Amino acid sequence: MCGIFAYCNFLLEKDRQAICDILVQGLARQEYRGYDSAGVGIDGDKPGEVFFFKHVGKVAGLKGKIAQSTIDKKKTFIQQVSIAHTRWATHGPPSEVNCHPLRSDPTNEFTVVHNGIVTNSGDLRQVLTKRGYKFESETDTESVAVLTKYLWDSQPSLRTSFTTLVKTVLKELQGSFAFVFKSAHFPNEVVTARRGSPLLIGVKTEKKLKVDFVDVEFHNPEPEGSRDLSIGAMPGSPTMNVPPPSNLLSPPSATQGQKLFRTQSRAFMSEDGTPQPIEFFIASDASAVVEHTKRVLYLEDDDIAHIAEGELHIHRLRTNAEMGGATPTGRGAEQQRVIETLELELAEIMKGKFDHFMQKEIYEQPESVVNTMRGRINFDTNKITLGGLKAYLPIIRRGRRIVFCACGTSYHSCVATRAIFEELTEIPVSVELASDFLDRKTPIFRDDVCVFLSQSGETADTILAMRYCLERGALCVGVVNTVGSTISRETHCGVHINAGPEIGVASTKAYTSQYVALIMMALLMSEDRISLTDRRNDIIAGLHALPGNISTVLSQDVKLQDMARDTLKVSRSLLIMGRGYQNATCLEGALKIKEISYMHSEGILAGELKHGPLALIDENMPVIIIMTRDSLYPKVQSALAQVTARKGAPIIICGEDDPAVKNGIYKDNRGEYKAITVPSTVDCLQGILNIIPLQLLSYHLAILNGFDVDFPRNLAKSVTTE
Ligand code: UD2
Ligand code: GLU
Ligand code: MG
Repeated sequence: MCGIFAYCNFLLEKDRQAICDILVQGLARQEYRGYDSAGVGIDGDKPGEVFFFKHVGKVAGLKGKIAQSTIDKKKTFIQQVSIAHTRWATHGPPSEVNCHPLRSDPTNEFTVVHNGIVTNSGDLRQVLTKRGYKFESETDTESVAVLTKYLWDSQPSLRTSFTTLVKTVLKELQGSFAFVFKSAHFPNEVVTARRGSPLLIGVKTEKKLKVDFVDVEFHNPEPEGSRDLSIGAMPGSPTMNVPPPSNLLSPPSATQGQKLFRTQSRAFMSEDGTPQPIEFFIASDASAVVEHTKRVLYLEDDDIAHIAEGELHIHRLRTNAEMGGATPTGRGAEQQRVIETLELELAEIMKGKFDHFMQKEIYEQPESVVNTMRGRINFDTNKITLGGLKAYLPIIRRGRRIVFCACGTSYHSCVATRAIFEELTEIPVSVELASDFLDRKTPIFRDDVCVFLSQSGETADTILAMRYCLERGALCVGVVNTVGSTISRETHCGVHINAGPEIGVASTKAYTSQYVALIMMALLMSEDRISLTDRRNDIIAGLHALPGNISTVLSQDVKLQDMARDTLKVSRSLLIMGRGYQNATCLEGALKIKEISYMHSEGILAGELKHGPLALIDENMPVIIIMTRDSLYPKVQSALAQVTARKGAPIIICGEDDPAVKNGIYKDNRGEYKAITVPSTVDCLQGILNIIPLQLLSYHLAILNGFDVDFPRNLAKSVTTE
């Protein structure tokens, strides 16, 4: 959810118009993440002055506001720092005052943009108010800006560097965040830091960078004699008892100086050691920087990056000692941050010939499922290789229980594959919604295998569940789409689903790719069971035929559009029924309909009909029944009978080879119903084909009702808050 963008140029003249264009475009590229309001802060005409533009609604509206303003857009800057933000409100409703950037005071001594939540902002606000500081907004973020000013005012020793000051601020904060700080006291400098929210820095230079990494500056000598910040002694704010500020009491020693110099000389300077023209782009998402540069550096949790005078330095918020001697996990512990070259092509994140990202992504599925399987299934030998699980396979096979944990659509992919997992592995599988899993404080053991699914790899609830399981010593496996995401990095091992960037908020291709990835995993785990060879081979043959079958379903799009218009558009509700493997299809189909067409919809396990939902059925209640033939077909037939006995007129999703269907009509001894046909495949893969008509129906329903399918109201692409 929401996005950060900041732009910094050095020795490269840019006029204000160009700077605003870069900022607005950076926000626009991240719109898909979901947001409710947007804002920018740029340098004014006088030193220390900041011009703010804020707008509730779309980035296009913000752009209009800037265009209408009378500021001098031709004014040029040889160096400057400007910051921008799309907000997804957590503290205070979407409004102009709550828009970021937020400032410490009317003279803009400090301005910040922030993604995430500061959970102790209430305490901070209370304390700072008592000290006479004023607040303008309702946000948690403003308390951070004001705290920065408070520390600046009250601790002159913190004024030695911007990084030092921000480090001290961050140590006071609880919660998860990505921040960018700008200050009148440190013109043309910017400090950015993350803990829990993604952040990356794009670097653009005329000449090639000398090396492709930046040293992390770990030096953090403890000052002589521990010192309490005066704020720490305040009653009612137990969280503010911070460790003494790090490296500012002692000036950098000679060795530190050398280290600094070494860092500088490595990456950013030109060959002769002089500074070179350079631009930096700070963003939450690579899609915002890829049009400027492909050279990016991902920050790790607790990294603080400082950009000044054309140089980028990376520091750590905490030394290992401060973490209680605990070894930092993952890449945070590494001594360098690599400047990577982005593979992401701009074309890939553009809509191409489609009207919406969601539509494009639905149509990409024949390809995206192939990408999920590419290099992993050998269709000649029927052998599965998942490079990411190889080393852990013996441990996974020894597990006594498999726990799937996810939210939303990802959760449905677990529901969809649970049965085949149990059948092939003979290990009990439980499927958990991440938030409920945590609420229950579910017991987890060392010999559990916990599998976490998330398209973005940044879903907050799933991350928390993962950390909970890591702490308990379980083997944690990720199944994610985004390489370099938090879940990908923090799990012991996993599978990237390789579906390509998914931009539509309603997940489509990620669902089918997660589904395929889980099937491959189940096949791999059961490789040593000879008795299952035929079953496995059938499934692999089904996977081989999958792309063609998906294309066949997609070719019925026009019929589905007609059905949406003629039968369903005006409905207030839609029930989707099925059982067995199709339970997940019902749940996921109903979620798609709710998400983007705002129509009430419910996925109903057909076996549960008599236990309540049947009461909803009459001649006016729209119903879809999924009746592709598997071992449960007779039971679904009886569900159809129950519905039609109550005058329901359901739409049937069935196999194209079903003898009961002819010319789009499904006929039984009771009557005739509209049918949607799909190719038939192996039972455990049928759900991949069956969900596609429901994805298309939901898309058309939303369009027919005039809704923005790529940005459904109240929803964000990756839900990075609990
Ligand atoms: C890797 C390369 C791929 C290609 C291929 C050649 C990456 C990201 N993938 O694909 O580009 O070179 O090898 O054989 O470089 N992981 C987790 N948690 C997760 C997902 C993945 O820990 O949630 C780990 C996984 O255990 C592995 C690494 O990330 O160590 C890459 O996973 P993958 O699924 O991309 O691996 P693979 O072999 O298919
Ligand atoms: N918690 C902050 C606010 O409500 C930031 C939310 C965001 O990530 O956009 O303003
Ligand atoms: Mg990992």
